[in-house]
Amino acid sequence: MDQPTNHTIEDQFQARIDAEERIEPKDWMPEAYRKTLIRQISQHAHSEIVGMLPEGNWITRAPSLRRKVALLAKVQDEAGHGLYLYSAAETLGAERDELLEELITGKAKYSSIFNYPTLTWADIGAIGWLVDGAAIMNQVPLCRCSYGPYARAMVRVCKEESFHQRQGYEIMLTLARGTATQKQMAQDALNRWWWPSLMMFGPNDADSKHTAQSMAWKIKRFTNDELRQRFVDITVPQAEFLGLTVPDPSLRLNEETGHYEFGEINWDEFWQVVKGEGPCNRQRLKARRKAHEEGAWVRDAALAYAEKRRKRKEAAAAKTQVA
Ligand code: FAQ
Repeated sequence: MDQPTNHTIEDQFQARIDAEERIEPKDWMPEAYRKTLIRQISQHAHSEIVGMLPEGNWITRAPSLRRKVALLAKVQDEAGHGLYLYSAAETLGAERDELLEELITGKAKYSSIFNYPTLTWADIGAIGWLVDGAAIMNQVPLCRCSYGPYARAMVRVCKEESFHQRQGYEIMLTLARGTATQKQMAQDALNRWWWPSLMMFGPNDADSKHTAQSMAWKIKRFTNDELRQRFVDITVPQAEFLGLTVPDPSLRLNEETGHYEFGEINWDEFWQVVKGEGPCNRQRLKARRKAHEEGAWVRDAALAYAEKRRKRKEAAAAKTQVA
């Protein structure tokens, strides 16, 4: 790894960040920068993988073939996002086996949102609309993150997330324009997913221990509260278009600022979910552990095959040398 000898090595690094240069895997970087990125990228990867479970629950029960195909493709996209992100974490020296071990033992964090149940088909619409909508709001600025491999992975992820958001909104629109019962299902899903979606952006800025440093390193480009506010401003008119009511009696447009003011988030609930006590935390980890154990033979077979190919190549090379 390139190691500048100058004693202002940290200053030089910060100057590169300030000049909007991209940091690449072989560049020198402070250990804390590397650790922060491994933490954020691996939590992000775990979120994509665990995030397949609530929607996967509805693949066999999608109401039509068209809906089933779209949902299958979406859930598969999330697996792909997880894989790009684990690869990005590996460029920082993290071992994938260790990251997965931390997930299935409950040591690693993943997004709080995926610990809520999907009770009706309308929840699939609400996830696409709100959860993917929140994910896009957070991830578009990550395309300009200072760390090259993470920023580049985010470009494709965001394109796919925007398709996901539209398929979710279209499900909501269909239900909202359907029978009274269907509209009620859509409203019920909005009621249950609204507040957890706002929690996805993380604690308020005053309580966010990583934001200041991550902003200085240009890993984060906006604070948690800034992105949450943007999400509310964009999403409330979408709810109005659907003819649905956002479940927040304090919600009102401030004509002077042009922003929606909204009620207090239940932070006790948020931290409880983050600490593993949400409605589905145990179920999610159990499902991931089962998949990991049942997939052991695939990993073993892949390794054995790679070893067989390596030996064959070696033998062929030895033969050519003798000849
Ligand atoms: N859930 O100081 P901050 C998706 C933790 S992907 C759980 O503010 P930071 C796609 C945080 O890790 C969704 N924990 O932290 C999809 C830290 O804990 P630590 C995931 C949370 O990093 C859609 C502590 O609280 N997206 O949805 C949460 O500066 C549909 C203090 O917080 C990403 O991961 C939370 N909501 O800001 C898939 C995006 N919030 O590590 C399937 C990348 C905070 O000190 C279906 N990540 N914590 O033990 C980020 O942008 C940032 O990491 C934040 C948190 C904004 C999430």
